[in-house]
Amino acid sequence: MTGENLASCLLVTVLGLILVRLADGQHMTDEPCSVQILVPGLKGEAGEKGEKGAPGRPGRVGPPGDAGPPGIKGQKGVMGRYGKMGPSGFKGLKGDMGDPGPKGSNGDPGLPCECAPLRKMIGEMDNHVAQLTNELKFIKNALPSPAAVAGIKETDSKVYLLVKEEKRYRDAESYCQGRGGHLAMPKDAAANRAIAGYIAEAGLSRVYIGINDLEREGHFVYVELSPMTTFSRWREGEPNNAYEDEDCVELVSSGEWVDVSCSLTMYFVCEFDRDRI
Ligand SMILES: [Ca+2]
Ligand SMILES: [Ca+2]
Repeated sequence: MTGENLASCLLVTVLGLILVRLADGQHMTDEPCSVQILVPGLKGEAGEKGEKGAPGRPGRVGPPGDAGPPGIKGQKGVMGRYGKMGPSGFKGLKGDMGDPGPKGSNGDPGLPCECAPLRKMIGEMDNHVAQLTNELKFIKNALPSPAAVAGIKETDSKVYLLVKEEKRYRDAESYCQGRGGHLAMPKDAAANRAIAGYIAEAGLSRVYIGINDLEREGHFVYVELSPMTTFSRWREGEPNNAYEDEDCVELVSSGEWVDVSCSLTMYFVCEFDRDRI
């Protein structure tokens, strides 16, 4: 019997059994396959006892036991170290005044006072203060309209006021006299250089100065009517008394002098003696 035949035979047998059950005992006449049914035999005798097996895995942790009875109280421990310093407390009330202490002994005699130099210094300072006060008074008087003043300049002996108000020569001189001075009179090269520097620095190009030949043509004098010194700084070709109408003098920023008409209006420089301020 081949494998295919056996499979067909088993299939037919199973179907046949099902049909037998369904047909309730109907007899089958045609049987193409022989069937063998296997039945289990009787139980054999018990075998020999085997060897002891390996130990099993540990069991689970059991529940906690009940607390035991309380033990005996231990002895008191040694005192610990001091703790950290605490925060400051509130300020307390002021206490009562104490009794006066005993009188102290007399001190050592002092050194003799070096007063003379100090008195001299104080005297000099007083003089300085007086001088400054006067200068301040002068400045206040000399500056009725501060915007018109281009600056105040000082040398060791003079104070110069640069006035940016266009005036004719005589009016300019009156302005200066009204404040205790004159139009500037450069009597030496240093003063001339200083005045020229001041007007250049103030952005002015020409100013009246206190020199003229109003009294006698060609004979120049200072506006305070003192005779001219040997110093002069005429520009080349000046004074030329142009149009026979130039009796006043201007100083240009280069420091040179030019005779001009006294009716011109221009800025000017007043000068004041420091001693008289
Ligand atoms: Ca002249
Ligand atoms: Ca001239």
